[in-house]
Amino acid sequence: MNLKNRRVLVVGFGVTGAPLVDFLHRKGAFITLNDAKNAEAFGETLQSLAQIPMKTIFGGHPADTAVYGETDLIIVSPGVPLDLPFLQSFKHQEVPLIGEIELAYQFMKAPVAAITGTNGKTTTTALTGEIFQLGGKAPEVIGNIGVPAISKAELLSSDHYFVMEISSFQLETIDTFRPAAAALLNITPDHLNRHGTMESYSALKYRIFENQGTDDVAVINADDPVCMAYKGLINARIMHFSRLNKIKEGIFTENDKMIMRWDDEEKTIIQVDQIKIPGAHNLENAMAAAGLAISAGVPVEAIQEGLMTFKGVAHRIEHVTQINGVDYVNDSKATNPDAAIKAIEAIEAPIILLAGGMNKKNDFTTFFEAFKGKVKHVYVYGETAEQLMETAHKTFFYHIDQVSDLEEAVQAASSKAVTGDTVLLSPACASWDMYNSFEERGNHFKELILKKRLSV
Ligand code: UMA
Repeated sequence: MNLKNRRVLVVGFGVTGAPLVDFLHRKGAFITLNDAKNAEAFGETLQSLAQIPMKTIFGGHPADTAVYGETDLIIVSPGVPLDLPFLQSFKHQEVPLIGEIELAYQFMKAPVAAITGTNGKTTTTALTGEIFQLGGKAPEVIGNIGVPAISKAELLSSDHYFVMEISSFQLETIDTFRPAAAALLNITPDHLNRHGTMESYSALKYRIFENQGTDDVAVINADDPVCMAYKGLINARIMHFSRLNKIKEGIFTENDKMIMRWDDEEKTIIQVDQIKIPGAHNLENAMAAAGLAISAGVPVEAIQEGLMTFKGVAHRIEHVTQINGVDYVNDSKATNPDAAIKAIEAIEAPIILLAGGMNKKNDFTTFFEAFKGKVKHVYVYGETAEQLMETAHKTFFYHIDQVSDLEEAVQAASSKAVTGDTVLLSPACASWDMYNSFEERGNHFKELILKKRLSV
């Protein structure tokens, strides 16, 4: 894509927007930058980009498109919903709109291994990155994991790999994005406040395969019926993975071994109990990462080593510390009910759970049903606290209290916990009602716990 002298409107000036502005400037574009927040929110970032001439519109998204000036291309950050009135008006004027992932892709020389799904994306992406590294691919690990693709797009030559975590938000604004290998981990309800229905959310997830051809590989969870429902739409060669059944072409488990069948070969990858990250959901993540690695020609020995050594990612069932025989676990990354269920399933000990946060219009019935006697008590807070209380009572779970915030929840949980218990922050909700990100929420939890340890 030639950006020289193109008039580009950048919408969103967060983690993605800042390197995007820098990139566009280097390519000779004329930039207009727009963000709903006021300029004061961007003091330092604006200072660091002070040498870049650009028009800025802060403090809202004016509906009148004339305010933005002549525009040839719009590039939106993933968190910006596409139904904003000014974006709709630009659409009627047929001004092209893409996301940062699409732009970055158009400048990449190295092939892409992409990962999407409702849960497990970040763990699988980090694990895939480790395995590709061990397999000599010297990858860049980018995307929704927190490293904007545009900041690394031009770094790699064709003998490396980009390993990319891709969210539904990012898939909404792709055009030609074509990963050489793409994994779909699972699809359960999430982000329905933005995507409306499960159908449109699932269809977006499937866009990861949209531009693939017969030389590409689609790695798909055969145990997830929603993932399997759209199978007919795929052009790529399909590699299924399954914890539950033998697979003709793909990866499966048998007699506690993870086995691959691919290119007329059958090989044991690893003994399942040698995989370091715990839980059934992580076995699925491990199979997906192995599948992507196989498709990229990474040797089985590197896959095995990666699975044996990878410790997991921060904020995802992360053990913080033990105080007086009570374990504290940070699972702030669980931003929907299904992710929190996976944490509850993965932890053996009796659990005291901290949950709540922003309302994404999720239903929490299955969340309470998954407790199965394991969760002793729940403390809820935030925008969803009342909904959580109501759903708990409807599902006949009464060991639940509403508190004002995470600090009070930690206080109450640690008073209640006895030796052998686990205090688990697995909120089942986004953080955005009280924090800027799930990382900030998880770090706050860890700070509260470590302060507690100092005072013991
Ligand atoms: N903004 C507006 N108008 C809006 C919404 C947002 O102007 O209507 C502005 C905000 O004021 C803010 C900026 O947009 O200044 C933020 O942009 P953003 O929300 O797209 O977030 P970034 O900081 O650019 O981070 C994004 C991803 N965030 C989201 O998709 C919400 C990060 O994923 C990602 O790591 C980063 O790009 C780099 O690729 C985070 C996430 O929560 C981890 N993702 C969701 C998830 O995993 O469930 C999808």
